[in-house]
Amino acid sequence: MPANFSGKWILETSDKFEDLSILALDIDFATRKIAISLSQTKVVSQDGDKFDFKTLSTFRNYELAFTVGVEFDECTKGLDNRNIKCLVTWEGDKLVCTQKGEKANRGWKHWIEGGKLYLELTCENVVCVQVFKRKE
Ligand code: VL7
Repeated sequence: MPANFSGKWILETSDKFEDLSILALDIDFATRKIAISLSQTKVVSQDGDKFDFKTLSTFRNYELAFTVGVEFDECTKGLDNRNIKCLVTWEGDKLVCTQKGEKANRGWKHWIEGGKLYLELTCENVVCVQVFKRKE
């Protein structure tokens, strides 16, 4: 039985986020400095295999809706502004997204461990891990 990610989650720790932004995603200096200082909130709605992820901050918001097993096109508008082809699948209780496009080895994984929401963002040889705790 797949995990339930629904709810509001607030960013607690973010490892290698700047490496991901600069080394892998080519985000400019000024944007990157703002991005690393942000408090991010994930608002997740899950209905079976249908998901809506909102990543919220005081600087920019990003929304992504998808169905597990159904390929879709994503434009990472306001992030690195690239067009990618995505597929999200379950690997056990992990939600795994592969993002095909200009950048090699790109994707993310979400899972819940010890009551916390984990997000691993990968691009090329950089792996960034964010941990979120439930917001009351
Ligand atoms: C979303 C950012 C660095 C650009 C702005 C930072 C604004 C708030 O794709 C993501 O999440 C998935 C899984 O939860 C669902 O869409 C990650 C943030 C990644 C990477 C790029 C910095 C500019 C942050 C939106």
